[in-house]
Amino acid sequence: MITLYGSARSSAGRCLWALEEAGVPYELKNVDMKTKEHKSEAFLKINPNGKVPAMTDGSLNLFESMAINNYIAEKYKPELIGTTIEDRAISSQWSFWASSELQDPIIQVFIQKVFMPEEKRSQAVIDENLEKLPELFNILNKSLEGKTYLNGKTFTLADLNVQSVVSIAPMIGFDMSPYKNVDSWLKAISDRPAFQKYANLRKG
Ligand SMILES: N[C@@H](CCC(=O)N[C@@H](CS)C(=O)NCC(=O)O)C(=O)O
Repeated sequence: MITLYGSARSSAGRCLWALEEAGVPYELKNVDMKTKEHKSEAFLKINPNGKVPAMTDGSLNLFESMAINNYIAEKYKPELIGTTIEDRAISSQWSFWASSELQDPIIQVFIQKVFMPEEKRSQAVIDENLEKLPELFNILNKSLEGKTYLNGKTFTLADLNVQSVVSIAPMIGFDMSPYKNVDSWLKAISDRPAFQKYANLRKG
């Protein structure tokens, strides 16, 4: 049985969503950040980085949310990565893009706006990172031209992993209205029963 460590509102959320898409039974264990449970000896044995998510499945311990998602799909629902080698490559491409290009500027702004006490907040960090977003959103928007999903055919981890980062943008006040294809894509994704289950878990 899979155990996923973390909460729906953390980076573990995207793994929870992948588990729902795969339809695999799992146990969700909250890790109490307030008591620093994520830095405890017991948790560090599962994830030496002291971060959520982490996952166990039998004898396997795994960290990194997108690697966890790949594992879930590979083992329990391979078509979630794609049915052809080309589609699988597209899934990897967008997942890497989400984590290496899009996530950092969005998270930098999120940290400043949501976690940083006002007196320590850096407007320079906010501005510098917000400036990077229009180009990235234009790339995504153009790539979605005439498509429901990123590979042009079916919903895959490409959509799931990219959406899990894009969904943070409204929380930092980024204006998404110029990106019409992104908006249609978000609507198509939000109709998915697995997404709705995950979204409800996020609401708490
Ligand atoms: N690249 C990691 C990032 C994980 C991450 O940063 N998790 C945050 C919560 S969203 C965390 O556990 N932070 C605690 C800390 O850094 O001490 C992944 O995608 O799994």
